[in-house]
Amino acid sequence: MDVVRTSKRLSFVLRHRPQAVGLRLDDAGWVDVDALLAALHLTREQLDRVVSTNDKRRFEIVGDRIRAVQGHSVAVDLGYAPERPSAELFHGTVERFLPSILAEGLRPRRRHAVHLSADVATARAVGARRGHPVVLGVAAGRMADDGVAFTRSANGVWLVDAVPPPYLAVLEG
Ligand code: HQG
Repeated sequence: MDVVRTSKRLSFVLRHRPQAVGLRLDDAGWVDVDALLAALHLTREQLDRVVSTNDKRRFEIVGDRIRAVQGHSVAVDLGYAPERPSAELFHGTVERFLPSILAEGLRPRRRHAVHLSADVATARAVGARRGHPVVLGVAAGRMADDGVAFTRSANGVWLVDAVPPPYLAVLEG
């Protein structure tokens, strides 16, 4: 079994297209482990290996269920409690998206939340998936003061509905 390929397939199924393999997620994104094993033709040992060695801890198994901890495009309510972020969070993107981002702010696009990082290095790596990275600073403390709710996924990604332009600054890129 190729661990990275299987991880990508898990992300696809648990975040985007469970119906492609005949599965349905519950409202919080969970699916029965045995049903997933059968649908993906995996053994429990293989699944545990993919989950436990995953570089970003993208999946969690609790009891007999598994889910992706963030990154969904299907509607889910992950149930994370609102949390106050530090004064500044970061978002990695690329130059070609900047005019639109600075005009309309950060939007979730295909996903159900905007993803923010707690540190610059992580944001840089997120941006670098698409080209030369541009790092934006997000005045998260000020947003929280203004009543915006933030949550943090089990693997440490900050999630917010949107970031309007007044809270954004280009830090590097
Ligand atoms: C951009 C990976 C134009 C945004 C990463 C980004 C992350 C806009 C893209 C996680 C825009 C969306 C998420 C606007 C936002 N106009 N472009 N108004 N607002 N964008 O992949 O944050 O490996 O949905 O800058 O590590 O890049 O999958 O979000 O470039 O944690 O676990 O629209 O995905 O994690 O792209 O990445 P994405 P993201 P995983």
